Amino acid sequence: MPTEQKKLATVNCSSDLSDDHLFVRTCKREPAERTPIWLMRQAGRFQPEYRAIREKVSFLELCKTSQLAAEVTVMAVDQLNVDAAIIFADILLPLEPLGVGLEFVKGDGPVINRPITSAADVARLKQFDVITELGYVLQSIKLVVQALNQRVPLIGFAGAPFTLASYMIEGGSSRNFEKTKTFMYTENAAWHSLMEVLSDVTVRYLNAQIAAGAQVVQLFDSWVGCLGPEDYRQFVAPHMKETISGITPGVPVIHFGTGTATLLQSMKDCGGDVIGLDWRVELDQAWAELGDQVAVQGNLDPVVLLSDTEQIRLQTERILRQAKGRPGHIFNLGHGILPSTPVANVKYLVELVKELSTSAKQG
Ligand code: 1CP
Repeated sequence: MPTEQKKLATVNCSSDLSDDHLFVRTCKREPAERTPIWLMRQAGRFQPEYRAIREKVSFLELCKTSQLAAEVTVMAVDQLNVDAAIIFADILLPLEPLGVGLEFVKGDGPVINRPITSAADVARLKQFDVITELGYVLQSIKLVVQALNQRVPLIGFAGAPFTLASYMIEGGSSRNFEKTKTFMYTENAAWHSLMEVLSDVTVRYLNAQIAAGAQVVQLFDSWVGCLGPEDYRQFVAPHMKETISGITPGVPVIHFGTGTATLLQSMKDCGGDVIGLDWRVELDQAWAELGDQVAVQGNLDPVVLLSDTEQIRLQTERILRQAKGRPGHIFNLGHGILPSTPVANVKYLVELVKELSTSAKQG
């Protein structure tokens, strides 16, 4: 048998391999025939079809109309040929039933109408049932699972407690997180109780998404990189441990953040089968630091997709070279696709990763 076929035969026959899809196997660090790829914000404003839908419905209406949200989710998979779908929703949706008021204002991003400013505000947060209040996301998941018919797995997701707390305290997006950190430093007990509330909601919400059919979940701690390592350990880590340990066993968890070069070890200690890396770290160095008991996802700079195919190729080759085809690398951007990204470049990247990683395995 030629060497390539022998290698594939070993991969296919190995008894400890599950029959999961390529992407799920890679999350579990099982050997795979090539590197899987999906892209954060693979459904969004860079697509003309998405923009056309958004001319007719607001962003929140789109999330709440399960049929449309499911269509947008599947459209990204069909158009881009990626190895996983991610449910079309937003990390901020649970803030509405918590009672702080959520709006997406054109051009300005999210607005929280009644931001948290005191311990009393934390105490007033509403307890709610995720199945009733966020049932529209669960319904979108069911529709997507049906439509995909096992073609690719579906990723469910939620915001991590710190990142959600930052929106609730700042009242929207932020640059320096001044209000969030001041609250954290001066209102110790209220901070921890807010993080507990958010951790509890997140666990129930993710487990409901899994029950509805999500095969992998990603926790977005997008802004946690604004903290120093000691503050992370003190104010965030206990709650991340609690959150991740509450997720249904056996379902891979992707633990993602940006600007986290100095936090990676602590993030790994909190849990997650896969650690998300952004472009500010070298993938090989970060993975060496994390050790081989964890998979990694990343880490192309989204801005590279605004350049040309030559630059995309060079940077993709570098990332794949650094990963060395070891089991447990999921190709992704270091953060979401930017709205000004040409669709053709995204398609080029997906095909390139498939082609380069396949030939590397066979070579
Ligand atoms: O059409 C529009 O104008 C809305 C733009 C948009 C989209 C397409 C928002 C508003 N959210 C989304 C979808 C979304 N959000 C997904 C869909 C699935 C996919 O990846 O294809 C996901 C996973 C998210 C998650 C999300 N929302 C995060 C975490 C990821 C990240 O980018 O760090 C965050 C921080 C948000 C908040 C949010 N949602 C939308 C905006 C404008 C913002 C604010 C971002 C900021 O504070 O800068």
